[in-house]
Amino acid sequence: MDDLTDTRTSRRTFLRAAALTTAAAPLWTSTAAADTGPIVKPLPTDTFIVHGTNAETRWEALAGTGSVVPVDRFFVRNHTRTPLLSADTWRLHLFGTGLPGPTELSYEDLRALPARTITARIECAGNGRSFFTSQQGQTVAGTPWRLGAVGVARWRGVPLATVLRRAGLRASAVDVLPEGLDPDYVTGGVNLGPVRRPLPIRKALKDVLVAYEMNGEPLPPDHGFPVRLVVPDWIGIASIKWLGRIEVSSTPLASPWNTQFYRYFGPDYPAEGALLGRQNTKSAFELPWNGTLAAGQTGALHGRSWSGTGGVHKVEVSTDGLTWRRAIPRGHDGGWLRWSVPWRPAPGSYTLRARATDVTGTTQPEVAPFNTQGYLFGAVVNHPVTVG
Ligand SMILES: Nc1nc2c(c(=O)[nH]1)N[C@H]1C(S)=C(S)[C@@H](COP(=O)(O)O)O[C@H]1N2
Ligand SMILES: [Mo]
Repeated sequence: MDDLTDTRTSRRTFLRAAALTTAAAPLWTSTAAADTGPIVKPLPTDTFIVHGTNAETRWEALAGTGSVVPVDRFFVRNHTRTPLLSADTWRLHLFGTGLPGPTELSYEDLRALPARTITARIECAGNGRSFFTSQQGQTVAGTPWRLGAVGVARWRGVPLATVLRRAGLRASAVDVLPEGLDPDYVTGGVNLGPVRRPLPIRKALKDVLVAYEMNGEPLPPDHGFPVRLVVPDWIGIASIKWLGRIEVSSTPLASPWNTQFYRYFGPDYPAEGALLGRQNTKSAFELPWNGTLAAGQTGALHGRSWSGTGGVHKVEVSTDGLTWRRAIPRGHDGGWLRWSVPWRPAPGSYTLRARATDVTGTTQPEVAPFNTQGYLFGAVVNHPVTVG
């Protein structure tokens, strides 16, 4: 249950908070910070679908945008709420058996290190989860995202490899455990502590960025200000926001986010589950879900396909449920392949389907393998539209 929206728990938490308020009437209930919701930025309903503490991007809001998703349209996945942190007092603490001793880094220290800018996609492992239910009739736990829990941005920061080496990284290190400064995650009455998930040192040294800018601006609060990780091609939980601590260890590390969540569980998996790492391959149309298009208005369908397996090789589109046409690339400028196909439909109801084949030759399947928490739905999505 990554994207956990356990309404029972939140109601319980709320009631507890309400009881406290009545008893002690703390002043903080009237501060500005307490007045903001779990997400700070505006969430206009034509751009986002809100799911509890999370907000997914409506795909029609990406029509006409380039490869990079503007911050005001980028999805937000919060386990609790966006904390309002100060760059002046922020420190990154590094410690553990994989280092000669503990060290810390200020925002200024970080900004003084050699920087790199990358274009990278962040996607929630639960993206597409609702289709396990709507297309496959299966019950899964977690936020019922359609396909909008994904975005591409330009990230600027310092390679994690540079930060770890500056801290004296030992050859014995096997795992790092980055940890967020957002409130502890409490679910089912259990406090699981700060959001954190181990990352193997191999990936940590490969292409992970300790990022402080998104699309040329300081990171917005909802996306990790002042500093977050960006872990290309891996499931979104790896890209820890509001980064505060990194344990570097010579022995393997664990957290609920790699033992309880973000694992495959179910009849097809061993009792202890199977670990998730990389993202899979998906495709989406830049169209409203179940929307109506004016006949004659559209001469083409636009969409995007992306893959955590190394890239997209080709995309095919079906508008009749029978035949597939090759989509025409509009740009493969980082993060995802944008494409189009000509389409001049007669009025009526249609099911649009797009399927990508990745660079390994694997095509999106008709059915996604079931797992109880509904991760990595990679099957072809049936997108309903009406042409009126
Ligand atoms: N500290 C912290 N980091 C976090 C999370 C969180 O709740 N707290 N959510 C994770 C998940 S599940 C995802 S999918 C991405 C989402 O990044 P975004 O909100 O910038 O789109 O952040 C990850 N990093
Ligand atoms: Mo996620």
